[in-house]
Amino acid sequence: RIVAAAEVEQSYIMIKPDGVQRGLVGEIISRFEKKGFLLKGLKLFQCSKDLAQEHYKDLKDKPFFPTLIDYITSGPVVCMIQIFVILSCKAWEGVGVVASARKLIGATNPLQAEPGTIRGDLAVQTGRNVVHGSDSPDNGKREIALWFKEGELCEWESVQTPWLI
Ligand code: RTP
Repeated sequence: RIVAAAEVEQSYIMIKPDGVQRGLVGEIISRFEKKGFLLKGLKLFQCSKDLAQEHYKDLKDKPFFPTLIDYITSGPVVCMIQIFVILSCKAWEGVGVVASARKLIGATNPLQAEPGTIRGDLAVQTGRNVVHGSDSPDNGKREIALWFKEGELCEWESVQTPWLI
């Protein structure tokens, strides 16, 4: 029942070093599992400064950029690819994993993030906001190519899929 790859939107989700250090890995992965997204890649990874700088290159002129790079490289992160099968049914058109994951994650500043979101429930500080999610389908593709090698991705079908869609 999984549709052709071209119809599948993908988001790069990353549990930041504070999420790993605080023992929130299971809790955060669980939020995406419960939503019904399909996990297509998963690894614990210590990233280099070069990779962190490339990932956040759009923010390189921001005053907080050096602090952000120090934060992201301060310990291992958990890299994930979450996908959602887009249905041909009209009701679901335009509803993709990228925007939906951003809603689950909540606002950048955890004090402004709604309760019920990951940042709203689990974090207090913008500079320690526990998780990252791609902000557009194009950036999802870019980030997945940056953080994962081809052999690290799994093609599989969840037995839950027929009950979700
Ligand atoms: P992310 O890319 O990590 O998912 O976060 P985002 O889209 O919600 O926020 P963005 O504006 O892209 O910022 C990326 C990350 O930089 C840190 N930040 N610090 N000190 C500050 O004012 C500040 N602003 C942003 C946060 O860790 C934010 O998630």
